[in-house]
Amino acid sequence: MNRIVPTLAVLLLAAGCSQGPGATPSPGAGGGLPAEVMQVAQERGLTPDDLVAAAKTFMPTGKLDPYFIFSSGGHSGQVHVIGVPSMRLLKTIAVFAPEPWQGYGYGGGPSRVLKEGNMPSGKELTWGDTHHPGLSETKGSYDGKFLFINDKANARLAVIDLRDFETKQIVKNPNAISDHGGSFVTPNTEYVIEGPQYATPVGWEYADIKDYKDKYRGLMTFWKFDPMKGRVIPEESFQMELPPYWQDLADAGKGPSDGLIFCNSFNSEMATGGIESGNPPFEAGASKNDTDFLHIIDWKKAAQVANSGKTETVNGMRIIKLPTAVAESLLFLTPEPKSPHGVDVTPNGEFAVVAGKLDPHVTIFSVDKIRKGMAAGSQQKDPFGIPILPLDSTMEAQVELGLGPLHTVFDDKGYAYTSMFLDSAVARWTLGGDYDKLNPEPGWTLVQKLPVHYNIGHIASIEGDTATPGNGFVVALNKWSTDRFANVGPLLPQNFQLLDSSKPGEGMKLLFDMPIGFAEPHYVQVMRADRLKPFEVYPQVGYNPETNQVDPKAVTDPKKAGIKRNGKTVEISMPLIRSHFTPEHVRVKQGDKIIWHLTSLERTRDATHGFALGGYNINLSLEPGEHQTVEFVADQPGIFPFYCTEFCSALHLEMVGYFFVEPDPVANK
Ligand code: K7E
Ligand code: CUA
Repeated sequence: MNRIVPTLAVLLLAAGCSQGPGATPSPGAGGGLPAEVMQVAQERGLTPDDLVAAAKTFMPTGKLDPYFIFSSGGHSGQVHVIGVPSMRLLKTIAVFAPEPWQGYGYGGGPSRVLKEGNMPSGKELTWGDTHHPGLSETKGSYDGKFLFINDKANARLAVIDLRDFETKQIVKNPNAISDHGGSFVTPNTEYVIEGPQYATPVGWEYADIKDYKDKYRGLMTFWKFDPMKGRVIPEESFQMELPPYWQDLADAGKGPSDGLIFCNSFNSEMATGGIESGNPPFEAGASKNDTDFLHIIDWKKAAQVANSGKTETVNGMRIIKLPTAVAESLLFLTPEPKSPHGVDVTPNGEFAVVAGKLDPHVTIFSVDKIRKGMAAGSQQKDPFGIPILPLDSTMEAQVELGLGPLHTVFDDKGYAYTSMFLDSAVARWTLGGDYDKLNPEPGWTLVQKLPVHYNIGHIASIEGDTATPGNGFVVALNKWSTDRFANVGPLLPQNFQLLDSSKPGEGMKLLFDMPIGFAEPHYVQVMRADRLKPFEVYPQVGYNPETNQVDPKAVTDPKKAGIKRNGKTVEISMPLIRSHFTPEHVRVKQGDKIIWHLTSLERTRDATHGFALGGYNINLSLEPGEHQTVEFVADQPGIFPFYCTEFCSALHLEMVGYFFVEPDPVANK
């Protein structure tokens, strides 16, 4: 055991030096490490690799992570923000589900955002199945301004503003109930794309499954985004009908492929299931053919076609019908190995990498060849008349990686990283074409497979799906953790594993396991932290995060605090500051309509107050400078203390008031 000590010392020092100036632990006498390090390593049975991994990921207090993971929260409906390399959870952003800490869904402004996402019928939705976070981009690189995320279960899209990390808008897709290939953005965030998944009749029409081929359709939505307003503009958005092939993931082109969208599908068989009636189950029916179809969509041309009026409006949304898409040459198909999952465009925009769940290869398509095929057209058509470009005319290369390749990300050194679901591994391979010169290995070659634990789904690298990826880290998003963490019962966390990919010659190394004790995060994006400029406190007192302006009802002057009655409506103007609400006695009558304006006068960072009104399900978070308005009917008589939920000062417990609801003798008879 003692023989490892010199190796440990050398390795740990090397690791310490790579952490930058000032971070190197001072070596003990003779250039060795403090004896305590050796002792701890021996007591805990740590290997030299373990110590290096610890040195690469440990974040001393007060030091900040250089990267942020923006993670889908799966069917928790939320988004999680995690630091890299420390893998510390920094925040959960409430999106599709109520979240008490942020006062999301409990009466204040954010409740209205949540309600925007209800079904067109008015049916309330209080969860979502988030799959793919999409950071806003300028020229194909993250710009740190907005984050979008889709809800697969209900076909919705949310807009999060990265100045305050709050959800500002939820749009319900008016014509579809299922989505998946989104959200992702075009290179300058002109559009946020919400691609379909399970085909249904367009716009809530009812049609039996025996009419599948005629009536069921995929629907790709192009949500127009206004970066100044920070909102999606539904009236300027449009949709395009797609054949009912169950479109899966999609990605926007960039550089030479700018203007195109690539989208997989996995049910070109148009299987309709019905195992209970003796039909092949979906899993068999949808896997019969050797190939499915990669869809190539010319979105720039589609936008022109939509704006020239060649659309049908259904439920207020313009739709380019399938025959129009074909007639206007907006849509092409090319075969891809059966049952693919991910399609990912290389940073230079020259290739699209498709990984088929049931094929051991990744298939690389050439954008140049696809463009030539689109220009030449094809005599081969699918049953809907969509031209099919033959595979041998669009494919550039195939690389055999192993079992169950799913998703691919990239770095700045010409490497691609593909998740191998069935192999439980990350495959590193080299890109060809212009990338060939970047690394020592020849292009299109598998160079390493690193086992991960277990059943990896998505994978992420530093800005690895943009035009300007970084390098150094890869995150494996493992669906199963099985034996990696202490037993917490039969529902197990997932496992994010951080890999060191900084030294190609030495291969990738496993650094850290992070248990994810919330629903399955499908995808994450990793962004440089210095791209973000979030507020430290809201820029002005009375700021309404819903409108990004000072609210006209904000009570910025404490002298204007008070209660006004107008018939049966009672309006309360209440500023708050450590550690009191003004006024502290609010007297109303049963049945009164209450409009309660709350403004935080705080200007100190982290001086957050809460507002809890028990019995009325009202709960707000008021960050420094924030204003919110709550409206409700005082339908329950009684005495209700309202209090601050954040331990804001030594006299926080005294930050309280009484809400007196005088019983209505008539109503209570
Ligand atoms: Cu789970 Cu991108 Cu929805 Cu793959 S998806 S794993
Ligand atoms: Cu304000 Cu506690």
